[in-house]
Amino acid sequence: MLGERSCFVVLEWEEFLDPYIQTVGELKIKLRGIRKQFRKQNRHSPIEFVTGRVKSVESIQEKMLLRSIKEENIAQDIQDIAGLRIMVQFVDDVDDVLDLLRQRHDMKIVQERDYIRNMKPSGYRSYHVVIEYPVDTIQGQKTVLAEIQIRTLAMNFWATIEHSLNYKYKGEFPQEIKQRLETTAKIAYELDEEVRKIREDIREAQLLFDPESRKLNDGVGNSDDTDEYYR
Ligand code: 0O2
Ligand code: 0O2
Repeated sequence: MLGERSCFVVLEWEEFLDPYIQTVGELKIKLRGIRKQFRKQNRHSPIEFVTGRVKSVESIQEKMLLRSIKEENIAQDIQDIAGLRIMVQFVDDVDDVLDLLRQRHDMKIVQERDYIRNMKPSGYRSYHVVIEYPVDTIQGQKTVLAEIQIRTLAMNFWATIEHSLNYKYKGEFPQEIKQRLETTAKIAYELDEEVRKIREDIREAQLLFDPESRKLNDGVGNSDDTDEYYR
């Protein structure tokens, strides 16, 4: 009996998460498509690479407990069940990505959180955008919320490290780790500032020696999804 009940619950979650899975899949393709278009035109792409994930059921349940969110309010109150991350090379690219997102007709920005100008006390920096995104399912159209985090490679490196340490120490960092995280956050910020000063040179060099652009010139592999971006 218990087995039947938990099986039913699992199926309910699956059904609930399906549109989010579809959303992440569609948005990954669309956002990577933007990069592809820039590359085809031999222009600097403000998007370096894109990742995405659907929040796990455990993670959703944890957030529900932590914030006393009722089941019927999950879709509205947990905005990052569908989560996309856009990594950019230069801080200025963040604004270009934002412009691109704002002019799209297939999504509507409903919230923005600028943790780049307003760094979190942890040292975390990133620009968060919450969108409404309509997905077409066999039951009709369903609009879901998705969170897009936009950050530079340096911000991403720091956030990844901090996230791992947070997992290990559950937010209670030993003093030394805390200090080193502060130092690394400062270094990540300085790295972004330094490359900002020579970004035009870097962009030019990358366009000159970009094997992808050369390949496009001889018309090879343009439509293959597997080579949509380079490190
Ligand atoms: P995941 O999937 O592990 O990344 P919240 O932080 O969720 O309580 P809010 O206002 O709902 O607050 O969302 P916010 O702060 O705009 O965005 C939350 C997400 O931003 C987090 O997701 C992280 O991905 C990221 N983030 C926010 N603060 C930090 C931080 O100090 N360090 C790191 N590494 N990432 C941060 P989750 O929920 O942690 O999920
Ligand atoms: P490749 O050619 O291996 O790089 P999917 O993206 O759907 O194929 P998945 O598992 O959902 O697969 O990937 P996710 O988590 O959305 O994104 C991971 C992708 O981000 C992988 O690309 C990684 O290579 C890429 N990635 C992660 N970190 C970096 C990084 O620091 N720099 C760059 N340029 N890419 C990174 P793929 O798709 O597996 O392709």
